Amino acid sequence: MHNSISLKHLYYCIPISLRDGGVNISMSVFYITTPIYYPNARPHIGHAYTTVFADTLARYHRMIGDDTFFLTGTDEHGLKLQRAAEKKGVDPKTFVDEMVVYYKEYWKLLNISYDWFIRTTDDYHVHTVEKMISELHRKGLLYKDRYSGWYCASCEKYYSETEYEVVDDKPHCPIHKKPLEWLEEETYYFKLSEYRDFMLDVLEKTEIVYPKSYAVEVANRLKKEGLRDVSIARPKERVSWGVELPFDREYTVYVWFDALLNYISAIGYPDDLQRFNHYWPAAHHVIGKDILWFHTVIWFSVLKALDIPLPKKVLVHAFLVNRGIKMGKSAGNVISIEYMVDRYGVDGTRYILMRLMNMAKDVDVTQELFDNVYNTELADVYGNLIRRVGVLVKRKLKGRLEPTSVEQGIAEAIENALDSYSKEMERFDVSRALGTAIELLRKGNAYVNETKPWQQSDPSKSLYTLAELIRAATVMLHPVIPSTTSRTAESFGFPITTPKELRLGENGYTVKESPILFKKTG
Ligand code: ME8
Repeated sequence: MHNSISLKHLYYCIPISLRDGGVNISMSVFYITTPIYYPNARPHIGHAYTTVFADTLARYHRMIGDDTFFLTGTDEHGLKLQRAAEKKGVDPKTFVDEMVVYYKEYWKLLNISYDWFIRTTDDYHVHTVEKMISELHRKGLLYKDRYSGWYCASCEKYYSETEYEVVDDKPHCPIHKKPLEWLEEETYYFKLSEYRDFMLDVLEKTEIVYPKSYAVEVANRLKKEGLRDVSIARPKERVSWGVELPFDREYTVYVWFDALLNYISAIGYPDDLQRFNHYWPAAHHVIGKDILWFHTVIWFSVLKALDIPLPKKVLVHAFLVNRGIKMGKSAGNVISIEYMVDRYGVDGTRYILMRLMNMAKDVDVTQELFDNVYNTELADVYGNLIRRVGVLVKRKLKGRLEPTSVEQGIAEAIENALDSYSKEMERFDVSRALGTAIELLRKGNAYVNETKPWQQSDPSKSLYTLAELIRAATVMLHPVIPSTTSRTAESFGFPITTPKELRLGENGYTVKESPILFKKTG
């Protein structure tokens, strides 16, 4: 899986005319990214929420045949990492080298099918950062001046008076609830203020930011507060851990500018434009709402300044909240990935996170909620139907189902479910897409109760109908619970096809086993 980059690289070495045997195959391209996480601590289920979501969309797009590229990685420079390393008494590179291993391990554990893992300390990325900052300098979009303001190192961000919270007369970070630091220094500014009108146009007239409510939120802030130039460098004596400014070695590049460029450096910008131009128009950035401003106002303005088109979509989701506060290390309310995997298994964890996925609203998580989703949907509905039908086919029909017609009402339900599923996935509503699969499976369980195949002398039609329903629902669940669905497909003897190619009444089944897929908790 993680080697696929080398295959793709090879592909780009082949002249276009020879690719695909010279035949013009029209294939959609899908490029999806997660934020690159700060490896100052291990990831928790908040990070998994974003990463599994991106993975689900990547798996769905691969399943329907799109040329998919899925990028994740780590954001390794800046004050936050410099301090985390200092605290441990090691140099920053040693520190991030150790920490990045955890990220890779957790993503492996959660079956994250990324195609490339970018580290901002990788040479090719540093090279892109140097080139891009020099380009902005060359274009006259940077200038040197004094900066003073309140800074949160955890966010790597300055906070204005309208943004910070005052606790005991002192400015505090609204996210981390910690006191802000006062900073005053000479820096380089990027002329962000020149992009106010451009940004308003993008936010108000395009559909790039999804859901749209987030675009409205940023647009309102721009109208209310205007747009000020942003400091894009740090004096090296304070922040030494970063990419040096090529035109002034006394400074390092601001970590957010460095980080955002990962989305283009990872696909070859600026040295491999052919590769870049292939993926970039299909770019989808998945982010949490905490980094919305950076991924709209800052990122879009930087792209505009560099004459690079904007990404296709920025998919923004809300927070997982625990005991009323956004889950996060500094809040001390983190639920670990291990805990989830121990209790619900890998696919159980992935399913719960995706079923709770909410772009617009924060989700207050509790064990009761997780248990409820897991037990009432995975165990009672999907697991139960597989077990019942598997046992019946083996007992009544010696495990073999020949193709026959599917009960009309159920055939219609399957077609409708597949159709709504695809629509929901195309509009990134993974939770509702899962809901359509579960609804269909509920119909399957009800159909077993109504038709009572165990009482029929020849239950072939009922059981075939159920096997077809299971096959369709399994395809639908596949991007979210790939190991479990593969086991179902293996046990019942069917291939996982695309939802659109799934034709009813043609596939025969040989049921090898009737597995218990999920053990109930509680
Ligand atoms: O911001 N609920 O990295 P980060 C939902 N390095 N999502 C959550 C979450 C929660 N409680 N906690 C974390 C950074 N996340 C930068 C990004 S990108 C160019 C640079 C997820 O390690 C969510 O996606 O702080 C959020 O945006 C991200 O983790 C922040 O990760």
